[in-house]
Amino acid sequence: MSRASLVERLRGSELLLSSWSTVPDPLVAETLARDRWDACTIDLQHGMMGYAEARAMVMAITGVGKPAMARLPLDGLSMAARMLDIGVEGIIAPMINCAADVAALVDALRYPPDGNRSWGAYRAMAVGGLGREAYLAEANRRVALFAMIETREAVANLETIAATPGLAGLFVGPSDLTISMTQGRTYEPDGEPDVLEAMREVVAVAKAHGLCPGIFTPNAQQAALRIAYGFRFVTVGSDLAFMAAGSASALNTLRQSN
Ligand code: 3PY
Ligand code: MG
Repeated sequence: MSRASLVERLRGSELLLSSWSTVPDPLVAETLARDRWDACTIDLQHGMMGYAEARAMVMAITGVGKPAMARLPLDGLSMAARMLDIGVEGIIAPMINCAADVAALVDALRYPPDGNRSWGAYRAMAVGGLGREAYLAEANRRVALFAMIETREAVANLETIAATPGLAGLFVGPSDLTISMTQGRTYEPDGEPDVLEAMREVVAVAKAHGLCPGIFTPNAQQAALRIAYGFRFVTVGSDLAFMAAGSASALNTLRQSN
């Protein structure tokens, strides 16, 4: 693989922007991958794809040379291993609440001696241009694991989560974090000073532990706000949101003038 790996770039200081795919279609995923995103994430938690569609989407993304990432469904460790086997470079695990949750993630996705991942990464080897021995030697280093911080409990356990070996970054789920911290009053973080403070704490703790601070954002405006907090891996909008915004914008122009 000639380009710097995702995990290397996450360790640096640059800002990385990722698309967010929810539509179960490889052509849509490929269209995003052809744009200037640094990585392309498939959402297997709230997106509408199953394994077969996700596989086609990963092939479309990696086919244009972009790093593919997957946000897991809840209890998604076996799906995560299958995603790594087909060449996904980054995993975003939802609802990580404590160090034991991180340890289970790392155990499932790293080969011994760091974990107990099972062998069978045939497409990943082809995508990475690596033989079997080289893949085995490099896989643990190449896989980027993000723990999602999206509950009050996770914020309370930030230090021990960040200190657990094996993570590349912490990734805030702003809606669930807000719902958890406001006891279900709202999902909207702006206007909730405690939630915004918790986001800043995630940035500080991640940096102190040499991890990349990441966050989901629903649009470019919120992405800019979070980047100003110091987040360095930022997913922006989604395929569906971009389609709806483009459609609304065209109709706004035409309906106003007719
Ligand atoms: C959240 O905001 O809770 C997320 O998980 C983003 O999809
Ligand atoms: Mg969430």
